[in-house]
This record gives sequence, C-alpha cells and structure tokens, in this order.
Amino acid sequence: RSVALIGVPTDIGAGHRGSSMGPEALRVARLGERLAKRGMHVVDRGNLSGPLNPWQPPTDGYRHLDAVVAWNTAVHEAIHGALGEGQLPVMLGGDHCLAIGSISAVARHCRETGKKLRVLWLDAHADFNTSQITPSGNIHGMPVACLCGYGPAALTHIGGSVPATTPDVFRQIGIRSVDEGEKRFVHEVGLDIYDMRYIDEIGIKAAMEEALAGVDEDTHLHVSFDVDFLDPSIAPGVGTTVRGGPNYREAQLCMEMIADTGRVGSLDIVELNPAFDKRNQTAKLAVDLVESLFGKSTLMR
Ligand code: DIR
Ligand code: MN
Ligand code: MN
Ligand code: MN
Repeated sequence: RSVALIGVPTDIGAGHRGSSMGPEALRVARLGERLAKRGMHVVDRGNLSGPLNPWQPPTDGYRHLDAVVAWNTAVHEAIHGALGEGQLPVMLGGDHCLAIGSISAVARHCRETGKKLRVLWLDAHADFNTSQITPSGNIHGMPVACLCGYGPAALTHIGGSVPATTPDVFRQIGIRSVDEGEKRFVHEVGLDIYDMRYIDEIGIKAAMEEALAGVDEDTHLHVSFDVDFLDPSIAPGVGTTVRGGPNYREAQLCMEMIADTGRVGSLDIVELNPAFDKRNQTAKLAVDLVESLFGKSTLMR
C-alpha cells in the first residue's frame, strides 16, 4: 500500500503559535523512513501552502475564518486526490481545524466508493464548539461540529455535501476537557465519547473493543490523532496540555488494536507543537505510535 505524506504547516486555528512546525518535526523524527522500513511505499508530497497566520482576535465567534477556509480547501483537494489515486493519506498538521478538510475528503471518498466511514477521534478535547458556545473563537475547537453541519457555511460546505458526515461515525477516545456549552451540545447530538473516567473504569482494551465494534471489511477507518490525547508527562510538545491522559502503554495498545482491524485508510497527526517540545521527543513518540498504528508489534515481523 502506498502512503502519501501531506504536510500542512499552519497554526491558523489554534490559540498558540507553533503547530505550523509540526510537519517538519515529524520528518526530522523520520516518520517516512520508519514507515518505509515497515515495507510501505511512502511518497512525501511535501507541504501544502496557504495564508500566513494574521494573529487577530476573533470576529463573530471565529478567529481567522477566511484563512481556515483557505487551508481546509487545499487539504480537502489534496486528501481527496490521494484517496482517488489509491493512496493512504497521512496529513501532517498543523492544528486540528485541518480535520475539516481531511475528514470531509474521506467522507466524500466513502460516498463515491460505497464504504462505511468510522472516525476514531483521539484527543483530550471533543472539538465540538460552535461560534455561539466557544470560549476562545479558535476553530481547532470546532472541527467535529463543522463536519456534522454545525458551523459557518464556508466550512460546512467544503466537499459539497452538507453535512459532510454525521455524529454516529465518530468515536472519541481520551476526552478530558469539554467546555460548558460544548457539554450540553455533545449530549444533544449523542456523540459517542470514551472519556478518561470511562477508560479508567473499564480499561483501554474494553474501551477500544467498543469503539471498534462493527468495523468490517467495508469500513474505511480514519484516525484523527490529536497529540494532546497523550498524557503531558510523555507528550509535552502540544499547545493545550491536559493532565490525566493515556500513558505510553495505553497509547500503544490503543494503536495496536486499531492496527489489528486492518482497516486504517487515512490518518491525521495534528497539534504537535515543537515550540513546546524538548529535543523533539513528542514527535519521536508520535512516530513510534504511528508505527504501531501501521502494524508494528514486538513479536510479529
Ligand atoms: C477549547 C480548546 N476546547 C477551545 N480546544 C482544543 O478553545 O475550544 N485544544 N482543541 O486542543
Ligand atoms: Mn473521488
Ligand atoms: Mn483536537
Ligand atoms: Mn486536543
């Protein structure tokens, strides 16, 4: 299988600068070489381009909306194109607003090919805010809502069909920070959230079994990996750390169980922020975990 690395160097949707350096940090941590060593055919397509970050306050509940639209339009086209060529796209973010472009493209591809979409959203945050309820105006806190049709037309219409997808395709894992209005809204739409309390109680193995239930040979599995999913003690290189996340072993098991389905069709690696990191350790950890996601294991191969 051919893997396309697509860098998207922007922090346009975030409240901290620096995730624009994420793609290069992942390359420096040898993401491409490590996947190639696993026998995958890796093509690094370089970086997309888009507007610089104007670093302005929000207007009407959105920060940098025009620039977020421009970047996501480019992401949508690139990811949809790669899928159409039979490649497995790996988006190197960039902040998590870019999942609007990537997942709308994956959803469009699934409509065209008759596949069932399942999205595993690995994150400390639910990213289900709207302009009405956001405490920050940062659009990286809104991509899941936008993909479900709740957001500005310029974002909900990327990819043509509105909504791009529906809440039932999402399984959110590792959640431990949800804003006040956002709490009400995730309940209202019935998002399936495996929060840290639930994972503490039943364990990561049972939680992942539930999140992966129903995945079959007709399923396209998209993994949206926000690096702040991980506990900050092992992953300090993100803008919005929240303590109490999965530890190294839990994160590995999570990735290994996803790999075992054999159904991973696309991946986002987002919110990696080298400005907060030390000696690129968080990028190296992300690369380790992505190797497991693509099937690396201790005793097999
Ligand atoms: C917060 C932070 N919920 C917001 N969100 C995220 O501003 O909407 N941080 N995604 O990574
Ligand atoms: Mn197509
Ligand atoms: Mn996120
Ligand atoms: Mn997050």
